[in-house]
Amino acid sequence: MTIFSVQSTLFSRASIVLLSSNGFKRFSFASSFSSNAVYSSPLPKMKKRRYPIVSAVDIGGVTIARNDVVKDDDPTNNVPDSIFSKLGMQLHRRDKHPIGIIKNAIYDYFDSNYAKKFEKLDDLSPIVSTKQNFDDVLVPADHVSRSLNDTYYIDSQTVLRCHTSAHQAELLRKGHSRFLVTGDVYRRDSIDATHYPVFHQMEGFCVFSPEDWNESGKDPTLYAAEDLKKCLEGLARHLFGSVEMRWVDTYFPFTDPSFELEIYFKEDWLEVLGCGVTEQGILKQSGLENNVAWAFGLGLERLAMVLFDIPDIRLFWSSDERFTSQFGKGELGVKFKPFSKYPPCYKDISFWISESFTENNFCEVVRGIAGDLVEEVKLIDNFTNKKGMTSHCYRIVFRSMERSLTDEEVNDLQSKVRDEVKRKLNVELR
Ligand code: FA5
Ligand code: MG
Repeated sequence: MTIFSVQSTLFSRASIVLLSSNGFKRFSFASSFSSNAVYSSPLPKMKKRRYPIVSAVDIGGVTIARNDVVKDDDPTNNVPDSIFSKLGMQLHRRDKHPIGIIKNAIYDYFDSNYAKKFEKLDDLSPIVSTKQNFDDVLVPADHVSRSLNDTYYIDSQTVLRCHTSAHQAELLRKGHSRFLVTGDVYRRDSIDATHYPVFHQMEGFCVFSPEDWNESGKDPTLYAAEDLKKCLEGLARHLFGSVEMRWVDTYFPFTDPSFELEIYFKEDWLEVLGCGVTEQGILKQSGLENNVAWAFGLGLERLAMVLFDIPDIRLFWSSDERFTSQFGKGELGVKFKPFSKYPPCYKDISFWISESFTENNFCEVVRGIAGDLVEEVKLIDNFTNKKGMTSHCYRIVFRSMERSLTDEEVNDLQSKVRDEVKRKLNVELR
């Protein structure tokens, strides 16, 4: 869970933050808070309903079969078909798609400011080992991001990368020292206009040698931190011209100090990237103990939302011509014109939760049934009765980006959500 969503949602969500805090800045819980549910309870497999089952996808010329990724009988596998079907999409490699356009614009910034010294990689497979995704970047063994609640596991050793930082260590080991890695990343997460279970990141990494900082007379960490901020502020100006932004101190296991950049967008602060000065332990793995480095991870959807004025993250996945035709290769000045705003439809669902209940599991059930017709899932009421039973009430906002939904259709979706929630989540509907 990002700073942005914590700030912009109901205070009652705070109770949930402990269970579903996606993102890397959050340190592992104090043990009194740690919930077995997050780590050990077998999570239900969410079978997808609305999506046709895709039997294979192509990732940069390599064919991946559904059975290699979606394993119905493996309890450590939690990849639904809806996620598998996104694996071959590669929006970041489409020059006329907003994600591809923003990637190219960032490339231009680095090419012109750093004389093409940054290598660019955008075809690394999103299927990585837990070692790459976590261990190599010093994510502690009990960090929340490792849980089945937050990450899509193919098996106990293999995940869909949840950040492009998964490639830092292997690239350093291969001798790369300045690089940009772009790719699709996967996270079980909450549902709203700025969160989606698949999104795109660009990782930037830059190693410095003593001759770089010696001349400045500065402490190497300070030197790197200042260079990093200057680089990213320059990038923001390159993309947006003048825009209101602020730095926020944060925590990541792989950097120290660590920062996030937020941009003022639609009357709120939107977190667009995380970054920091790389932990020495990571450099040491590649014999770079006499160096310092900075790293960043950009959220490309978030940047593209600001740049093109795109109000809802689901739109990036739309194949509706009224969306796709608005963007062209290299066109940065475009502002998205909403083709129509169709009415939302609100449905509430209340239930007594069980020990193992998590909001991410609930959201996955809703997405499995409603797909991109769900706009937001919000906890609107939360109380514990005298017997110690806790009730949650969620408001589900259904809205299509492309058409008006009928009452009948929404009622049908809601009734399926109720059935599935009862069947899969071990809760008692109220
Ligand atoms: C990371 O993923 C770190 N790996 C970033 C990093 C790299 C830090 C290198 C330091 C050094 P975080 O979980 O905050 O951090 O995600 C980075 C960015 O991805 C966020 O700032 C946000 O822009 C975007 N993001 C995160 N979750 C989502 C989501 N569910 N949907 C869309 N964008 C998201
Ligand atoms: Mg973050």
